[in-house]
Amino acid sequence: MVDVHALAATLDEAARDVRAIPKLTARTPLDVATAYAVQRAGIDLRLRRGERVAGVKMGFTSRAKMVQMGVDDVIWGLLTDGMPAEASVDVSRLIHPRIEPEIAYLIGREVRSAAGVESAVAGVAVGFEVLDSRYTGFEFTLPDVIADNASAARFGFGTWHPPRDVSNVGLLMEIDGRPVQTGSSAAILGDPARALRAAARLAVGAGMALEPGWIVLAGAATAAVPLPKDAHVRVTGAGLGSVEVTT
Ligand code: OOG
Ligand code: MG
Repeated sequence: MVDVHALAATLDEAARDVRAIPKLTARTPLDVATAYAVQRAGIDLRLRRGERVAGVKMGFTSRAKMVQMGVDDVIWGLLTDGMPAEASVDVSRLIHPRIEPEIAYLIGREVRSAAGVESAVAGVAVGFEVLDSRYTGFEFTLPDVIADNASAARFGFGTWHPPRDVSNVGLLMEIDGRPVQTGSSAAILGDPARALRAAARLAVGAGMALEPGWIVLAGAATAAVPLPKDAHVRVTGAGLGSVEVTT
């Protein structure tokens, strides 16, 4: 029997100690269902420390990300109110952070069934996600990254816009004024709305509702890039404005 609580505690300590650990599957065979149980146990540790769930993140919804990480299945994780980046990210609290451009949805009313989730959307924005795999070398198998809450670490978003078609938003990510990634939101499952629907389906399937005020990150449209110290990052979405963060 796999001790999901012990594995969750190992990952939680790695994050808090800012110390990479060998991937769990090096010692413990994990299937996807057990990996999600470890993820959930890790979230429960955060909730016990007073954090609250703030939304859902989708992962590997673009080819660029699947190819970068060598993983070929869509995954999900949970965001908490301990993760927002505000205006800056203290990278000294992170192991080997990376940043990627995202499309963010704001949930306006409770979603208890995946059908019609789009009508519950109160806003769309350009966003970013700071990833920080708790594994050595940022290397993992699918169950490892699921157990590690899909590498979630920090996230942020720009001004909310009224719900609109975001199926082909040009995205630009700059670090210190230099373009480091460009892409289109169309890279996210052909339309980030598909990722939104998947998020609702997965959350409802796990016995949760999407709550008003929650954020859904649809997944990065491009590969992630290392997030250095003393950096200024700007992510711009055509027609959605931009969001900036410093380290
Ligand atoms: C896993 C998280 C993937 C995305 O947007 O595709 C993700 C990772 O790449 O470490 O957040
Ligand atoms: Mg992401």
